[in-house]
Amino acid sequence: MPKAQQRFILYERVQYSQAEMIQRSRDFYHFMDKRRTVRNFSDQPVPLEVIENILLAASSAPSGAHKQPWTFCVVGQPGLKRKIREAAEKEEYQNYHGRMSDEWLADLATFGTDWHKPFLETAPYLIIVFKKAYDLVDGEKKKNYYVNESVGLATGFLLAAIHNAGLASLTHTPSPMNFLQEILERPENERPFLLIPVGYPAEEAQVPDISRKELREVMVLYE
Ligand code: IYR
Repeated sequence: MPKAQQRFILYERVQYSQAEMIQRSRDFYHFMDKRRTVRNFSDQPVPLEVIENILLAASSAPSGAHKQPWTFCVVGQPGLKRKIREAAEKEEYQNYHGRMSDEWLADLATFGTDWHKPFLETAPYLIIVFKKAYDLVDGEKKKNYYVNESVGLATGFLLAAIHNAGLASLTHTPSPMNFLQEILERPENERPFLLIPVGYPAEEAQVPDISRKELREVMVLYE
């Protein structure tokens, strides 16, 4: 097989002075530190164009061999949201009534979660992230690489983009979530990865009073 020739172009670098770097990195940290997982959404509509921009930002994430092995399903249709809620609650009921260990339930106690998932209908959009285990090109299987890492990175970009737009998100993991593949009629190469309700937070939305690990707990310096 002939070796594919990739054309190279000059890298458009973004450059700042050291002082600017310090300021920007600090500002970005403070901005990102304001992101919280929100479980109470307003039903106020969100322009689809915002969602489209958010998804373009997510899709700019690096991926194994630049395969971009993801699909983002955007669900705004009320009937479909209801279907998803019903299926998710059915699984979650089982999770909270026997499938999750006592240790797991104790770890979740802080967050006040239970099997009820009203946000799946309230949030104006549900973004369901699918990972592509492999690509299907004209019915032929093509390999993807580092799929979990790639889709995890894209989802991280996605959450940052949602926050940047001034919207709230929830990384929801109904389990098992193969019902999403059926309801959304996705092809066999796509597997559900995460379900992310997006919208404005409810007027009086509350979040748990938790803090984040300090730098010394997460950073090990070898200098
Ligand atoms: N998937 C369940 C349980 C749950 C699990 C973890 I780990 C969380 O951080 C939060 C919830 C649910 O969505 O309720």
